[in-house]
Amino acid sequence: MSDSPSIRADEVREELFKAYPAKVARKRSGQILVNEKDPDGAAAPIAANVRTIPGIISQRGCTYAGCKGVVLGPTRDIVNITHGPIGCGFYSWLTRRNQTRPPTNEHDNFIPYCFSTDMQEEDIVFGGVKRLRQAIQEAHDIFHPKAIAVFSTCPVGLIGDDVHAVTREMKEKLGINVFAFSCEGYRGVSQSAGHHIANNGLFKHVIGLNDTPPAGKFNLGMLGEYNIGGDAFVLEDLIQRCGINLVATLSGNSTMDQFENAHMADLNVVMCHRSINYVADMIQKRFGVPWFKVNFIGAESSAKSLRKIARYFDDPELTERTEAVIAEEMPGVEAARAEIRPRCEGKRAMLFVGGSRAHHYQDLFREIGMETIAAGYEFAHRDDYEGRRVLPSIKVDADSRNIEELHVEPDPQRYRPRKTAEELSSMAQRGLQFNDYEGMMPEMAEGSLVIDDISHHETQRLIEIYRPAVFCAGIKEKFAVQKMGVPSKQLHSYDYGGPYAGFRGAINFYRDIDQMVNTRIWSLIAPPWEKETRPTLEASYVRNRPGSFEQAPARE
Ligand code: CFM
Repeated sequence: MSDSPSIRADEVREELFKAYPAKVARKRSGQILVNEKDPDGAAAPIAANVRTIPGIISQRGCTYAGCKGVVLGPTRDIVNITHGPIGCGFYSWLTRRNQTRPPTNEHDNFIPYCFSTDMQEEDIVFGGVKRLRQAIQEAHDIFHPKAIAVFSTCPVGLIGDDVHAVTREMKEKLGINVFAFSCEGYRGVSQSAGHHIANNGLFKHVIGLNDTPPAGKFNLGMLGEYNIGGDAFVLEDLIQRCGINLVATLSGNSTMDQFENAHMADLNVVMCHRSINYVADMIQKRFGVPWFKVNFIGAESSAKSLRKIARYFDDPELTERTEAVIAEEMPGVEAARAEIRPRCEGKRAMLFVGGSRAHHYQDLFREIGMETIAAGYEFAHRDDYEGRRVLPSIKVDADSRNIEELHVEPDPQRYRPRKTAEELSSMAQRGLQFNDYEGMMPEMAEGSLVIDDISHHETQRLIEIYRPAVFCAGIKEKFAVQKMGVPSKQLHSYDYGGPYAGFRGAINFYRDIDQMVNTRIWSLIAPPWEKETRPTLEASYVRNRPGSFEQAPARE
Protein backbone atom coordinates (compact mmCIF):
# COMPACT_ATOMS: atom_id res chain seq x y z
CA MET A 1 0.00 0.00 0.00
CA SER A 2 1.14 3.47 -0.77
CA ASP A 3 -0.95 5.07 1.96
CA SER A 4 1.47 7.14 3.91
CA PRO A 5 0.62 8.94 7.12
CA SER A 6 3.29 11.48 6.36
CA ILE A 7 1.56 13.04 3.38
CA ARG A 8 0.69 16.46 4.67
CA ALA A 9 -2.83 17.59 3.91
CA ASP A 10 -1.83 21.28 3.80
CA GLU A 11 0.75 20.55 1.11
CA VAL A 12 -1.78 18.55 -0.86
CA ARG A 13 -4.23 21.42 -0.55
CA GLU A 14 -1.68 23.85 -2.02
CA GLU A 15 -0.91 21.35 -4.74
CA LEU A 16 -4.55 21.27 -5.82
CA PHE A 17 -4.52 25.03 -6.44
CA LYS A 18 -1.39 25.02 -8.60
CA ALA A 19 -3.13 24.31 -11.89
CA TYR A 20 -5.65 27.11 -11.35
CA PRO A 21 -5.60 30.78 -12.36
CA ALA A 22 -5.26 33.00 -9.25
CA LYS A 23 -8.95 33.94 -9.18
CA VAL A 24 -10.08 30.32 -9.31
CA ALA A 25 -7.52 29.27 -6.69
CA ARG A 26 -8.78 32.03 -4.39
CA LYS A 27 -12.36 30.86 -4.71
CA ARG A 28 -11.47 27.21 -4.27
CA SER A 29 -9.37 27.99 -1.22
CA GLY A 30 -12.56 28.71 0.74
CA GLN A 31 -14.04 25.39 -0.37
CA ILE A 32 -11.03 23.18 0.33
CA LEU A 33 -10.06 22.91 3.97
CA VAL A 34 -7.80 20.85 6.15
CA ASN A 35 -10.16 19.84 8.95
CA GLU A 36 -9.28 21.60 12.18
CA LYS A 37 -11.53 21.85 15.17
CA ASP A 38 -11.47 24.41 17.93
CA PRO A 39 -11.43 23.26 21.58
CA ASP A 40 -15.22 22.93 21.77
CA GLY A 41 -15.23 20.77 18.65
CA ALA A 42 -16.45 23.38 16.16
CA ALA A 43 -15.19 23.12 12.60
CA ALA A 44 -13.74 25.97 10.57
CA PRO A 45 -16.14 27.80 8.23
CA ILE A 46 -16.28 26.39 4.71
CA ALA A 47 -17.64 28.04 1.58
CA ALA A 48 -20.56 25.89 0.41
CA ASN A 49 -23.72 26.22 -1.66
CA VAL A 50 -22.00 28.74 -3.94
CA ARG A 51 -21.86 28.81 -7.73
CA THR A 52 -19.65 26.29 -9.48
CA ILE A 53 -16.76 27.78 -11.44
CA PRO A 54 -17.63 27.35 -15.12
CA GLY A 55 -15.55 24.71 -16.87
CA ILE A 56 -14.18 23.12 -13.71
CA ILE A 57 -16.11 19.82 -14.26
CA SER A 58 -18.37 19.52 -11.28
CA GLN A 59 -20.26 16.48 -10.02
CA ARG A 60 -23.36 18.59 -9.44
CA GLY A 61 -26.80 18.22 -10.94
CA CYS A 62 -29.50 20.79 -11.65
CA THR A 63 -32.43 22.17 -9.68
CA TYR A 64 -34.96 20.22 -11.75
CA ALA A 65 -33.09 17.00 -10.86
CA GLY A 66 -33.30 17.78 -7.14
CA CYS A 67 -37.03 18.45 -7.28
CA LYS A 68 -38.38 16.00 -9.82
CA GLY A 69 -35.86 13.21 -9.43
CA VAL A 70 -34.82 13.28 -5.80
CA VAL A 71 -37.72 14.36 -3.62
CA LEU A 72 -40.80 13.51 -5.73
CA GLY A 73 -39.25 10.75 -7.85
CA PRO A 74 -39.58 7.81 -5.42
CA THR A 75 -43.36 8.22 -4.96
CA ARG A 76 -45.20 5.74 -7.12
CA ASP A 77 -48.73 7.03 -7.57
CA ILE A 78 -48.24 10.62 -8.72
CA VAL A 79 -47.90 11.15 -12.47
CA ASN A 80 -44.85 13.39 -12.68
CA ILE A 81 -44.85 15.34 -15.95
CA THR A 82 -41.68 17.05 -17.10
CA HIS A 83 -42.68 20.22 -18.91
CA GLY A 84 -39.85 20.77 -21.35
CA PRO A 85 -37.86 19.35 -24.23
CA ILE A 86 -37.68 15.57 -24.20
CA GLY A 87 -34.04 15.36 -23.06
CA CYS A 88 -34.80 16.51 -19.50
CA GLY A 89 -37.42 13.79 -19.13
CA PHE A 90 -35.26 11.17 -20.77
CA TYR A 91 -32.16 11.80 -18.66
CA SER A 92 -34.16 11.73 -15.44
CA TRP A 93 -35.95 8.52 -16.37
CA LEU A 94 -35.08 5.60 -14.07
CA THR A 95 -31.58 6.89 -13.44
CA ARG A 96 -31.84 6.81 -9.65
CA ARG A 97 -32.26 3.40 -8.07
CA ASN A 98 -35.24 4.39 -5.94
CA GLN A 99 -37.20 1.21 -5.60
CA THR A 100 -40.86 0.84 -4.80
CA ARG A 101 -43.17 -2.01 -3.86
CA PRO A 102 -46.88 -1.57 -4.54
CA PRO A 103 -49.00 -3.99 -2.47
CA THR A 104 -50.35 -5.66 -5.64
CA ASN A 105 -49.87 -5.38 -9.39
CA GLU A 106 -53.24 -3.65 -9.55
CA HIS A 107 -51.97 -0.69 -7.54
CA ASP A 108 -50.64 2.36 -9.34
CA ASN A 109 -46.92 2.49 -10.02
CA PHE A 110 -45.87 5.20 -12.44
CA ILE A 111 -42.15 5.05 -11.65
CA PRO A 112 -41.27 3.04 -14.78
CA TYR A 113 -42.89 5.69 -17.02
CA CYS A 114 -41.39 8.88 -18.42
CA PHE A 115 -43.99 11.63 -18.86
CA SER A 116 -42.97 14.69 -20.82
CA THR A 117 -44.64 17.47 -22.79
CA ASP A 118 -41.89 17.03 -25.38
CA MET A 119 -41.72 20.77 -26.17
CA GLN A 120 -40.84 21.72 -29.70
CA GLU A 121 -39.46 24.89 -31.24
CA GLU A 122 -42.99 26.07 -31.92
CA ASP A 123 -43.85 25.84 -28.21
CA ILE A 124 -40.76 27.81 -27.28
CA VAL A 125 -41.80 30.58 -29.70
CA PHE A 126 -45.55 30.62 -29.03
CA GLY A 127 -45.64 29.28 -25.46
CA GLY A 128 -46.07 25.77 -24.10
CA VAL A 129 -49.18 26.04 -21.92
CA LYS A 130 -51.49 24.54 -24.52
CA ARG A 131 -49.29 21.51 -24.74
CA LEU A 132 -49.08 21.24 -20.96
CA ARG A 133 -52.85 21.38 -20.57
CA GLN A 134 -53.17 18.66 -23.17
CA ALA A 135 -50.53 16.48 -21.47
CA ILE A 136 -52.30 16.70 -18.11
CA GLN A 137 -55.62 15.81 -19.73
CA GLU A 138 -54.06 12.86 -21.55
CA ALA A 139 -52.33 11.54 -18.43
CA HIS A 140 -55.61 11.78 -16.56
CA ASP A 141 -57.62 10.01 -19.28
CA ILE A 142 -55.16 7.16 -19.71
CA PHE A 143 -53.97 6.54 -16.14
CA HIS A 144 -56.66 8.01 -13.85
CA PRO A 145 -54.03 8.92 -11.24
CA LYS A 146 -54.75 10.31 -7.82
CA ALA A 147 -52.50 13.29 -8.50
CA ILE A 148 -50.46 14.91 -11.26
CA ALA A 149 -47.37 17.03 -10.68
CA VAL A 150 -45.67 19.27 -13.24
CA PHE A 151 -41.98 20.10 -13.23
CA SER A 152 -40.59 23.10 -15.10
CA THR A 153 -37.34 22.82 -17.03
CA CYS A 154 -35.06 25.72 -18.03
CA PRO A 155 -36.83 26.81 -21.24
CA VAL A 156 -40.19 26.95 -19.45
CA GLY A 157 -38.83 29.55 -17.06
CA LEU A 158 -37.16 31.45 -19.87
CA ILE A 159 -40.33 31.79 -21.97
CA GLY A 160 -42.51 32.37 -18.91
CA ASP A 161 -45.19 29.66 -19.17
CA ASP A 162 -47.46 30.06 -16.14
CA VAL A 163 -47.46 26.43 -15.07
CA HIS A 164 -49.21 27.21 -11.79
CA ALA A 165 -52.19 28.80 -13.54
CA VAL A 166 -52.49 25.72 -15.76
CA THR A 167 -52.35 23.27 -12.85
CA ARG A 168 -54.92 25.30 -10.87
CA GLU A 169 -57.22 25.25 -13.86
CA MET A 170 -56.76 21.51 -14.45
CA LYS A 171 -57.19 20.70 -10.77
CA GLU A 172 -60.56 22.40 -10.91
CA LYS A 173 -61.49 20.71 -14.16
CA LEU A 174 -60.38 17.16 -13.33
CA GLY A 175 -61.21 17.11 -9.62
CA ILE A 176 -57.86 15.58 -8.64
CA ASN A 177 -54.80 17.19 -7.08
CA VAL A 178 -52.69 18.86 -9.78
CA PHE A 179 -49.76 21.04 -8.77
CA ALA A 180 -46.60 22.46 -10.30
CA PHE A 181 -43.02 23.20 -9.32
CA SER A 182 -41.01 26.12 -10.69
CA CYS A 183 -37.85 24.07 -10.50
CA GLU A 184 -36.10 25.20 -13.67
CA GLY A 185 -32.62 23.71 -13.85
CA TYR A 186 -30.92 27.10 -13.52
CA ARG A 187 -33.06 28.20 -10.55
CA GLY A 188 -30.31 27.59 -7.99
CA VAL A 189 -26.63 26.70 -7.87
CA SER A 190 -27.31 22.94 -7.71
CA GLN A 191 -29.97 20.31 -7.09
CA SER A 192 -30.17 21.57 -3.52
CA ALA A 193 -32.44 24.40 -4.66
CA GLY A 194 -34.71 21.74 -6.15
CA HIS A 195 -35.02 20.02 -2.78
CA HIS A 196 -36.18 23.26 -1.21
CA ILE A 197 -38.68 23.94 -4.01
CA ALA A 198 -40.01 20.37 -3.72
CA ASN A 199 -40.33 20.71 0.07
CA ASN A 200 -42.27 23.96 -0.34
CA GLY A 201 -44.56 22.51 -3.00
CA LEU A 202 -45.37 19.40 -0.98
CA PHE A 203 -46.09 21.50 2.06
CA LYS A 204 -48.36 23.88 0.14
CA HIS A 205 -50.26 21.34 -1.94
CA VAL A 206 -50.20 17.93 -0.25
CA ILE A 207 -49.07 17.60 3.38
CA GLY A 208 -51.96 18.10 5.78
CA LEU A 209 -54.79 17.19 3.40
CA ASN A 210 -55.85 14.15 5.41
CA ASP A 211 -56.31 14.35 9.18
CA THR A 212 -57.20 10.68 9.76
CA PRO A 213 -55.47 9.62 12.99
CA PRO A 214 -52.96 6.85 12.34
CA ALA A 215 -53.72 3.43 13.76
CA GLY A 216 -50.49 2.73 15.65
CA LYS A 217 -49.53 3.36 19.24
CA PHE A 218 -46.18 4.87 18.24
CA ASN A 219 -46.53 6.87 15.04
CA LEU A 220 -43.39 7.79 13.18
CA GLY A 221 -42.56 9.82 10.09
CA MET A 222 -39.35 9.05 8.22
CA LEU A 223 -37.97 12.03 6.32
CA GLY A 224 -35.11 12.05 3.82
CA GLU A 225 -35.03 8.29 3.08
CA TYR A 226 -35.39 7.53 -0.62
CA ASN A 227 -35.23 3.74 -0.86
CA ILE A 228 -32.11 3.61 -2.98
CA GLY A 229 -31.25 -0.04 -3.59
CA GLY A 230 -34.02 -1.12 -1.22
CA ASP A 231 -32.82 0.73 1.92
CA ALA A 232 -36.37 1.68 2.91
CA PHE A 233 -37.50 -1.96 2.77
CA VAL A 234 -34.89 -2.83 5.39
CA LEU A 235 -35.86 0.10 7.58
CA GLU A 236 -39.61 -0.53 7.27
CA ASP A 237 -39.01 -4.07 8.48
CA LEU A 238 -36.89 -2.94 11.45
CA ILE A 239 -39.34 -0.26 12.50
CA GLN A 240 -42.30 -2.58 12.24
CA ARG A 241 -40.56 -5.28 14.26
CA CYS A 242 -39.93 -2.77 17.03
CA GLY A 243 -43.70 -2.15 17.16
CA ILE A 244 -43.63 1.29 15.56
CA ASN A 245 -46.15 2.43 12.97
CA LEU A 246 -44.64 4.20 9.97
CA VAL A 247 -47.11 6.92 9.00
CA ALA A 248 -45.19 8.34 6.04
CA THR A 249 -41.81 8.28 4.39
CA LEU A 250 -40.59 11.20 2.33
CA SER A 251 -40.27 9.71 -0.03
CA GLY A 252 -38.84 6.18 -0.41
CA ASN A 253 -41.48 3.55 -1.26
CA SER A 254 -44.18 6.15 -0.60
CA THR A 255 -47.61 7.06 -1.85
CA MET A 256 -49.57 10.27 -2.11
CA ASP A 257 -51.79 9.11 0.80
CA GLN A 258 -48.76 9.00 3.07
CA PHE A 259 -47.79 12.59 2.19
CA GLU A 260 -51.32 13.84 2.86
CA ASN A 261 -51.26 12.22 6.29
CA ALA A 262 -47.60 12.90 7.17
CA HIS A 263 -48.44 15.63 9.70
CA MET A 264 -50.26 13.08 11.89
CA ALA A 265 -47.04 11.37 13.02
CA ASP A 266 -45.96 11.94 16.61
CA LEU A 267 -42.27 12.15 15.76
CA ASN A 268 -40.36 12.82 12.57
CA VAL A 269 -36.88 11.41 12.13
CA VAL A 270 -34.59 12.92 9.52
CA MET A 271 -32.13 10.76 7.60
CA CYS A 272 -30.90 13.10 4.87
CA HIS A 273 -30.83 16.50 6.47
CA ARG A 274 -29.99 18.40 3.32
CA SER A 275 -32.93 17.39 1.18
CA ILE A 276 -35.79 17.49 3.69
CA ASN A 277 -34.96 19.72 6.67
CA TYR A 278 -37.43 22.32 5.36
CA VAL A 279 -40.41 19.93 5.57
CA ALA A 280 -39.31 18.75 9.03
CA ASP A 281 -39.25 22.34 10.29
CA MET A 282 -42.50 23.33 8.61
CA ILE A 283 -44.44 20.32 9.93
CA GLN A 284 -43.15 21.11 13.39
CA LYS A 285 -44.15 24.76 13.17
CA ARG A 286 -47.62 24.22 11.75
CA PHE A 287 -48.61 20.94 13.41
CA GLY A 288 -46.34 20.54 16.45
CA VAL A 289 -44.50 17.35 15.43
CA PRO A 290 -40.93 17.40 16.81
CA TRP A 291 -38.04 16.08 14.73
CA PHE A 292 -34.55 14.81 15.33
CA LYS A 293 -31.73 13.55 13.16
CA VAL A 294 -31.03 9.84 12.84
CA ASN A 295 -28.62 7.79 10.77
CA PHE A 296 -29.39 4.26 9.66
CA ILE A 297 -26.16 3.88 7.70
CA GLY A 298 -23.85 1.75 9.83
CA ALA A 299 -24.84 -0.93 12.33
CA GLU A 300 -23.81 1.10 15.38
CA SER A 301 -25.61 4.17 14.06
CA SER A 302 -28.71 2.09 13.34
CA ALA A 303 -28.78 0.72 16.88
CA LYS A 304 -28.26 4.22 18.25
CA SER A 305 -31.06 5.62 16.09
CA LEU A 306 -33.55 2.91 17.10
CA ARG A 307 -32.75 3.51 20.76
CA LYS A 308 -33.19 7.23 20.27
CA ILE A 309 -36.67 6.68 18.84
CA ALA A 310 -37.57 4.33 21.70
CA ARG A 311 -36.37 6.91 24.22
CA TYR A 312 -38.61 9.52 22.69
CA PHE A 313 -41.75 7.39 22.96
CA ASP A 314 -40.59 6.32 26.40
CA ASP A 315 -42.52 3.08 26.76
CA PRO A 316 -41.09 0.01 28.53
CA GLU A 317 -42.57 -2.45 26.06
CA LEU A 318 -41.28 -0.53 23.07
CA THR A 319 -37.83 -0.26 24.65
CA GLU A 320 -37.80 -3.98 25.28
CA ARG A 321 -38.84 -4.83 21.72
CA THR A 322 -36.29 -2.42 20.31
CA GLU A 323 -33.52 -4.03 22.36
CA ALA A 324 -34.70 -7.45 21.23
CA VAL A 325 -34.51 -6.41 17.56
CA ILE A 326 -31.02 -5.00 18.03
CA ALA A 327 -29.99 -8.19 19.82
CA GLU A 328 -31.31 -10.29 16.93
CA GLU A 329 -29.48 -8.26 14.34
CA MET A 330 -26.11 -7.69 15.96
CA PRO A 331 -24.63 -11.20 15.95
CA GLY A 332 -24.77 -11.35 12.14
CA VAL A 333 -23.13 -7.94 11.89
CA GLU A 334 -20.40 -8.90 14.34
CA ALA A 335 -19.65 -12.16 12.57
CA ALA A 336 -19.28 -10.37 9.23
CA ARG A 337 -17.14 -7.70 10.82
CA ALA A 338 -14.86 -10.22 12.49
CA GLU A 339 -14.23 -11.87 9.16
CA ILE A 340 -13.83 -8.75 7.04
CA ARG A 341 -12.21 -6.19 9.31
CA PRO A 342 -8.75 -7.78 9.35
CA ARG A 343 -8.65 -7.57 5.55
CA CYS A 344 -9.75 -3.93 5.41
CA GLU A 345 -8.18 -2.46 8.54
CA GLY A 346 -6.03 0.59 7.92
CA LYS A 347 -7.09 1.09 4.32
CA ARG A 348 -8.20 4.50 3.24
CA ALA A 349 -11.37 5.79 1.66
CA MET A 350 -12.39 9.02 -0.04
CA LEU A 351 -16.04 10.00 -0.26
CA PHE A 352 -17.40 12.71 -2.53
CA VAL A 353 -21.16 12.43 -2.70
CA GLY A 354 -24.30 14.52 -2.63
CA GLY A 355 -25.31 16.33 0.50
CA SER A 356 -25.51 13.62 3.12
CA ARG A 357 -23.87 10.30 2.31
CA ALA A 358 -20.30 11.58 2.33
CA HIS A 359 -20.91 11.90 6.06
CA HIS A 360 -23.10 8.88 6.83
CA TYR A 361 -20.95 6.31 5.05
CA GLN A 362 -17.89 7.21 7.10
CA ASP A 363 -19.54 5.23 9.92
CA LEU A 364 -19.69 2.08 7.80
CA PHE A 365 -16.04 2.40 6.82
CA ARG A 366 -15.07 2.97 10.45
CA GLU A 367 -16.83 -0.26 11.41
CA ILE A 368 -14.44 -2.26 9.22
CA GLY A 369 -11.41 -0.29 10.33
CA MET A 370 -11.14 1.98 7.30
CA GLU A 371 -10.33 5.63 7.61
CA THR A 372 -11.82 8.46 5.57
CA ILE A 373 -8.95 10.72 4.62
CA ALA A 374 -10.86 13.11 2.37
CA ALA A 375 -14.55 13.79 1.97
CA GLY A 376 -16.91 16.37 0.64
CA TYR A 377 -20.39 17.10 -0.56
CA GLU A 378 -21.45 18.18 -4.01
CA PHE A 379 -24.13 20.65 -2.99
CA ALA A 380 -24.63 20.64 0.78
CA HIS A 381 -24.73 23.83 2.82
CA ARG A 382 -22.53 24.93 5.68
CA ASP A 383 -24.87 23.37 8.26
CA ASP A 384 -24.30 19.94 6.72
CA TYR A 385 -20.55 20.44 7.04
CA GLU A 386 -20.25 22.33 10.30
CA GLY A 387 -23.53 21.50 12.01
CA ARG A 388 -26.72 23.47 12.52
CA ARG A 389 -25.02 25.58 15.16
CA VAL A 390 -23.80 27.79 12.28
CA LEU A 391 -27.29 28.45 10.88
CA PRO A 392 -27.58 31.97 12.33
CA SER A 393 -24.25 32.95 10.79
CA ILE A 394 -24.95 31.72 7.24
CA LYS A 395 -25.10 34.65 4.87
CA VAL A 396 -28.00 34.30 2.44
CA ASP A 397 -26.71 35.23 -1.01
CA ALA A 398 -28.70 36.28 -4.06
CA ASP A 399 -28.90 32.72 -5.39
CA SER A 400 -30.50 31.40 -2.20
CA ARG A 401 -32.75 34.40 -1.86
CA ASN A 402 -34.16 33.38 -5.19
CA ILE A 403 -35.81 30.37 -3.53
CA GLU A 404 -39.03 31.05 -1.71
CA GLU A 405 -38.94 30.76 2.10
CA LEU A 406 -42.45 29.86 3.25
CA HIS A 407 -43.71 31.70 6.26
CA VAL A 408 -45.30 29.05 8.47
CA GLU A 409 -47.46 29.69 11.54
CA PRO A 410 -49.05 27.20 13.94
CA ASP A 411 -52.35 25.96 12.52
CA PRO A 412 -55.10 27.51 14.67
CA GLN A 413 -57.05 24.22 14.87
CA ARG A 414 -54.57 21.50 14.16
CA TYR A 415 -51.41 22.54 15.99
CA ARG A 416 -50.94 19.89 18.67
CA PRO A 417 -47.60 19.84 20.48
CA ARG A 418 -46.68 16.18 20.92
CA LYS A 419 -44.57 16.93 23.95
CA THR A 420 -44.63 19.87 26.31
CA ALA A 421 -41.74 22.31 26.30
CA GLU A 422 -40.65 20.84 29.66
CA GLU A 423 -40.71 17.30 28.33
CA LEU A 424 -38.65 18.31 25.32
CA SER A 425 -36.08 20.14 27.38
CA SER A 426 -35.76 17.28 29.87
CA MET A 427 -35.26 14.89 26.94
CA ALA A 428 -32.65 17.26 25.53
CA GLN A 429 -30.84 17.16 28.85
CA ARG A 430 -30.79 13.39 28.63
CA GLY A 431 -29.10 13.59 25.24
CA LEU A 432 -32.05 13.68 22.83
CA GLN A 433 -31.20 16.66 20.71
CA PHE A 434 -34.12 18.00 18.72
CA ASN A 435 -33.84 20.20 15.61
CA ASP A 436 -30.17 19.48 15.46
CA TYR A 437 -27.56 18.06 13.13
CA GLU A 438 -23.94 17.96 14.19
CA GLY A 439 -22.57 18.00 10.62
CA MET A 440 -19.77 16.11 8.93
CA MET A 441 -16.65 18.04 9.86
CA PRO A 442 -16.86 17.78 13.66
CA GLU A 443 -16.91 13.98 13.26
CA MET A 444 -13.96 13.81 10.86
CA ALA A 445 -10.37 13.43 11.96
CA GLU A 446 -8.18 16.49 12.40
CA GLY A 447 -5.98 16.88 9.37
CA SER A 448 -8.35 15.17 6.94
CA LEU A 449 -9.29 17.04 3.79
CA VAL A 450 -12.75 18.48 3.30
CA ILE A 451 -13.61 19.59 -0.22
CA ASP A 452 -16.85 21.14 -1.38
CA ASP A 453 -18.02 20.63 -4.99
CA ILE A 454 -14.86 18.77 -5.97
CA SER A 455 -13.62 19.24 -9.54
CA HIS A 456 -12.27 16.63 -11.88
CA HIS A 457 -8.73 17.99 -11.64
CA GLU A 458 -8.81 17.82 -7.85
CA THR A 459 -10.18 14.27 -7.97
CA GLN A 460 -7.35 13.19 -10.20
CA ARG A 461 -4.60 14.83 -8.16
CA LEU A 462 -5.97 13.44 -4.89
CA ILE A 463 -5.95 9.94 -6.31
CA GLU A 464 -2.46 10.34 -7.71
CA ILE A 465 -1.13 11.58 -4.39
CA TYR A 466 -2.93 9.38 -1.88
CA ARG A 467 -3.89 6.31 -3.87
CA PRO A 468 -6.88 5.51 -1.66
CA ALA A 469 -8.10 1.92 -1.42
CA VAL A 470 -11.52 3.05 -2.62
CA PHE A 471 -12.97 6.25 -4.05
CA CYS A 472 -16.69 6.70 -3.47
CA ALA A 473 -18.58 8.87 -5.90
CA GLY A 474 -21.08 8.52 -8.74
CA ILE A 475 -21.38 7.32 -12.29
CA LYS A 476 -19.77 10.46 -13.77
CA GLU A 477 -16.50 9.81 -11.96
CA LYS A 478 -16.53 6.04 -11.59
CA PHE A 479 -14.76 4.98 -14.74
CA ALA A 480 -12.29 7.86 -14.85
CA VAL A 481 -11.25 6.84 -11.34
CA GLN A 482 -11.05 3.13 -12.13
CA LYS A 483 -8.88 3.81 -15.17
CA MET A 484 -6.39 5.17 -12.65
CA GLY A 485 -6.29 1.78 -10.97
CA VAL A 486 -8.43 2.65 -7.96
CA PRO A 487 -11.81 0.98 -7.37
CA SER A 488 -14.76 3.30 -7.27
CA LYS A 489 -17.93 2.58 -5.36
CA GLN A 490 -21.03 4.47 -6.37
CA LEU A 491 -22.68 5.74 -3.24
CA HIS A 492 -25.60 7.26 -5.16
CA SER A 493 -26.88 4.11 -6.86
CA TYR A 494 -24.79 1.52 -4.94
CA ASP A 495 -23.81 0.19 -8.38
CA TYR A 496 -25.90 -3.00 -8.53
CA GLY A 497 -25.67 -3.55 -4.77
CA GLY A 498 -27.48 -2.66 -1.61
CA PRO A 499 -29.47 -2.31 0.44
CA TYR A 500 -26.88 -0.69 2.70
CA ALA A 501 -29.14 0.70 5.44
CA GLY A 502 -29.73 -0.91 8.81
CA PHE A 503 -27.96 -4.02 10.03
CA ARG A 504 -28.52 -6.22 7.02
CA GLY A 505 -27.39 -3.35 4.82
CA ALA A 506 -24.20 -2.94 6.84
CA ILE A 507 -23.28 -6.56 6.21
CA ASN A 508 -23.90 -6.08 2.47
CA PHE A 509 -21.65 -3.03 2.49
CA TYR A 510 -18.79 -4.71 4.37
CA ARG A 511 -18.84 -7.56 1.85
CA ASP A 512 -18.95 -5.31 -1.21
CA ILE A 513 -16.12 -3.11 0.03
CA ASP A 514 -14.04 -6.12 1.06
CA GLN A 515 -14.29 -7.48 -2.47
CA MET A 516 -13.45 -4.15 -4.05
CA VAL A 517 -10.41 -3.26 -1.97
CA ASN A 518 -8.95 -6.74 -1.85
CA THR A 519 -9.28 -7.89 -5.43
CA ARG A 520 -6.04 -8.24 -7.38
CA ILE A 521 -7.53 -6.87 -10.60
CA TRP A 522 -6.29 -3.31 -9.99
CA SER A 523 -2.67 -4.42 -10.17
CA LEU A 524 -3.24 -5.20 -13.83
CA ILE A 525 -3.92 -1.57 -14.69
CA ALA A 526 -0.94 0.70 -15.28
CA PRO A 527 -1.96 4.13 -14.06
CA PRO A 528 -0.83 7.10 -16.19
CA TRP A 529 1.51 8.52 -13.52
CA GLU A 530 3.68 5.46 -13.64
CA LYS A 531 4.72 6.70 -17.04
CA GLU A 532 4.98 10.33 -15.91
CA THR A 533 8.29 12.15 -15.98
CA ARG A 534 7.32 15.67 -14.82
CA PRO A 535 8.18 16.47 -11.20
CA THR A 536 5.16 15.81 -9.05
CA LEU A 537 4.33 16.28 -5.43
CA GLU A 538 4.40 12.57 -4.82
CA ALA A 539 7.82 12.30 -6.47
CA SER A 540 9.10 15.05 -4.16
CA TYR A 541 7.95 13.00 -1.21
CA VAL A 542 10.10 10.14 -2.39
CA ARG A 543 13.02 12.53 -2.81
CA ASN A 544 12.72 14.61 0.33
CA ARG A 545 11.48 12.11 2.81
CA PRO A 546 12.74 8.74 1.86
CA GLY A 547 10.43 6.02 2.97
CA SER A 548 7.58 8.37 3.74
CA PHE A 549 5.89 7.81 0.42
CA GLU A 550 6.14 4.76 -1.74
CA GLN A 551 5.61 5.35 -5.39
CA ALA A 552 2.39 3.71 -6.46
CA PRO A 553 3.21 0.05 -6.59
CA ALA A 554 1.24 -2.66 -8.25
CA ARG A 555 -1.30 -3.82 -5.70
CA GLU A 556 -0.59 -7.30 -4.50
FE1 CFM B 1 -29.93 13.29 0.45
FE2 CFM B 1 -30.07 11.38 -1.16
FE3 CFM B 1 -27.83 12.58 -0.51
FE4 CFM B 1 -29.64 13.92 -1.95
FE5 CFM B 1 -28.73 12.95 -4.28
FE6 CFM B 1 -29.18 10.40 -3.53
FE7 CFM B 1 -26.96 11.67 -2.82
MO1 CFM B 1 -27.37 11.01 -5.30
S1 CFM B 1 -31.36 13.09 -1.17
S2 CFM B 1 -28.39 14.59 -0.37
S3 CFM B 1 -29.77 14.79 -3.96
S4 CFM B 1 -29.00 11.31 0.66
S5 CFM B 1 -29.62 11.36 -5.36
S6 CFM B 1 -30.63 9.53 -2.16
S7 CFM B 1 -27.22 9.69 -3.47
S8 CFM B 1 -26.64 12.99 -4.45
S9 CFM B 1 -25.84 12.01 -0.91
